[in-house]
Amino acid sequence: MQGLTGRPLPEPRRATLRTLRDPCSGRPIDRGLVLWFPGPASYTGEDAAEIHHHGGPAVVGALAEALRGLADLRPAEPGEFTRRAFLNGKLDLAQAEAIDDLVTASARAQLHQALEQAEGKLGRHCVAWRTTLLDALALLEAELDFAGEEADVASGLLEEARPGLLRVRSEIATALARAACGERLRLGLTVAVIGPPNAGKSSLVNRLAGREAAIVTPHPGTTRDVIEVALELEGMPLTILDTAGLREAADPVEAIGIERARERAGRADLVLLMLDATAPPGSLDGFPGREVDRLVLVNKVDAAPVPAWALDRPDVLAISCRTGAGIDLLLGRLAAMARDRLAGGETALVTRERHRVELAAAQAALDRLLEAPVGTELVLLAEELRTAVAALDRLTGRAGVDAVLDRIFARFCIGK
Ligand SMILES: Nc1nc2c(ncn2[C@@H]2O[C@H](COP(=O)(O)OP(=O)(O)OP(=O)(O)O)[C@@H](O)[C@H]2O)c(=O)[nH]1
Ligand SMILES: [Mg+2]
Repeated sequence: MQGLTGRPLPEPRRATLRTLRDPCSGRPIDRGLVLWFPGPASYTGEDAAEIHHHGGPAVVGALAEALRGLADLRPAEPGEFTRRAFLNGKLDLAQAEAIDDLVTASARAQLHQALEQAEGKLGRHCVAWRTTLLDALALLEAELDFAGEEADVASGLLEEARPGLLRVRSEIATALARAACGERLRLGLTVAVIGPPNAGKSSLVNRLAGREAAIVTPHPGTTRDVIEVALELEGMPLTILDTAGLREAADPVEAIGIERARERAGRADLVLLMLDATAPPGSLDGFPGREVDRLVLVNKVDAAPVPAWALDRPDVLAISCRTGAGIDLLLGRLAAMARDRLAGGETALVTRERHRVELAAAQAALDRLLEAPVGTELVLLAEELRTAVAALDRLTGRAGVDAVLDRIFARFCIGK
């Protein structure tokens, strides 16, 4: 393979500073580092060259044009490098997915989870589970060879494999129990700020964001659409949603905004119900949000006292967006609620719906196998083991994944 200068590429993995020239005209384009990664020790497992240049549209444009002029070169598809790494056996499918998670991680906890996954944490468990299942399958098949198709579980043969199978089932159950945390951490926690008009919802969102993300005015009905603000709280990813004030709106545009507010609050992981101490409601009746996922904020306590019904309630915090009173307390409570829902510092094994679906399929097959009535034919039990192995193989990408590869890698950005 030839470099852009037309000379042979430098020694393996030694970075050299080169003048990068157009191979046709010989005109210089830039000076930059050229790195040569011979396969199979490269990211994709194939020979690869990297050019580190100064960037900027003119340099990128000229380099891309020069490279396109070389035979057999074309721009990479989204995720193509990681896809090649997967196809060449450098990564399993869960590791490949984690590369995308690493690229898109916006908070430290997401980064930590993605790194562990990229290092093959889930894949290693799958390999261990698979080995136990295949050992059990070998036992069943040996018995089938010996006793014929009529052999049944009454022979007691499964007893030898049972402890290992029970352990695999229990480990998969533990992983599934934490799956919701892993998926939520990957996607980030959504917190909807809702409440009557003028309560100070946008003021709170701006304070949390540390910038004027939403318009604040003394006029009720200022916010019409849902405004999203990304926030990192103690390393955890939160998306705060500012919403339209809830009331019977005569204005059709405002009514649509209110409908959206209710809908997003219904889907949010947490709800901050914002009330106005200067115009307090008589009670919390009729406001959306389940008590367990909701924190009630009585705002503007600089201007009016907390209403009597709200005193001494653990789910109510008195705050002032104007003076900042109670905001630190609110951040502490919000962080605690987020920690609860995002694995509490321990990283989850399952981070995607795809993983969860495959592990649930393996678990269901193991349930049918381990709870099979006495007398069930061994041939049926062996089939359940194969079903469980196939689910694990789809998870790691060892088999049966052709249909999902395009979907998985299309999400990646170009160059990954
Ligand atoms: N005294 C006082 N005024 C506040 C406080 N927080 C917000 N305000 C004022 O209350 C008014 C409404 O604030 P917003 O943040 O726009 O309220 P909102 O809930 O987003 O209102 P809508 O978008 O109309 O639903 C503005 O004039 C704010 O300056 C506070 O803590 N104390
Ligand atoms: Mg508002």
